[in-house]
Amino acid sequence: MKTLRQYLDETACEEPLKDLIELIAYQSIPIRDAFIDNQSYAGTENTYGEEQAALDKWADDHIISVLGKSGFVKAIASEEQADIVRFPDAFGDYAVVMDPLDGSSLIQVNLAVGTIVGIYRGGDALQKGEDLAVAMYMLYGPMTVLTITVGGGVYTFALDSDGIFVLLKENVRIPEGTLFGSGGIRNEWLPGHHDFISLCEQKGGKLRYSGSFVADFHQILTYGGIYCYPAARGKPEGKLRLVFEANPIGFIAKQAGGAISDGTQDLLTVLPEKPDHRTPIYVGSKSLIDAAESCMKEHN
Ligand code: AFP
Repeated sequence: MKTLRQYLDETACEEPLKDLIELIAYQSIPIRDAFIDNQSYAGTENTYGEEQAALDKWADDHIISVLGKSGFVKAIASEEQADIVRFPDAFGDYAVVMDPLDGSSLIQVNLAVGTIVGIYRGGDALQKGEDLAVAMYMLYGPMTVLTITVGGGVYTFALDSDGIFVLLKENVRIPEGTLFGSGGIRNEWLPGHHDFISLCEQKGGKLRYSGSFVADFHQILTYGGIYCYPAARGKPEGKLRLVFEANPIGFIAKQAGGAISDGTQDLLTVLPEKPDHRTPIYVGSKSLIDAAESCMKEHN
């Protein structure tokens, strides 16, 4: 079976980038091992005022420490850090954006959560999503799975019993499915979003929403459909973050033939204003993103 390294050796990635990808991917092993001792909340809040799970903090500290020591990375923008963490003495010139533990409210109920990562060349963490060199996520479900693109299609690997990522699926494409899931509170949704969700229901779509973006997206990637976290009354920017969540997942979606939008435009073309730039998100099958944009347009 093809390993992650064997796959990377077939791509145009430069050696240090391959090493960095592997280094990050294999942090899924210590992160997974840390679940049992980090089940509680940490008693701290992140920069968004959200309660941090102990594992959020553990994974964040762990990845920052490993990448800092590696020398590959000049900057890290993490959902758990107010500011960009910089390593001016690093020999490498990569910037990493990450949500170290996405879906953290599900840790205590043992549902699937994940680590979302994007890598840019040039040491600047605030770049457009379309300029990512690598987008990847590790999903901690019944299997530990790595989904990755380095720009030439999407590949999924599974961690085997020897602790090696082996190829599970190549050239993954998002089918034109009808699953849908939406965050937010229904009576705070705006009219365009209400119309779009009604349309999904009229098409016979089934509701799938767990509270873990990365897990919900993995399902959409497999079966087709759409994940949404919309703008809402009093919250025009929605909840999710452009830099750590939307861009890496959106880049994977686009490489798999899907799309990502804020309801009006391709999110991958938006230059982040700041690390904690929030945005409404629609990501998944292309025809459903087009339909969502049409519904938003009718109410503008
Ligand atoms: P974190 O666990 O990293 O804070 O992210 C959770 C999340 O951003 C995303 O993974 C979920 O889809 C969404 O928030 C869940 O939000 P609600 O609890 O409002 O549905």
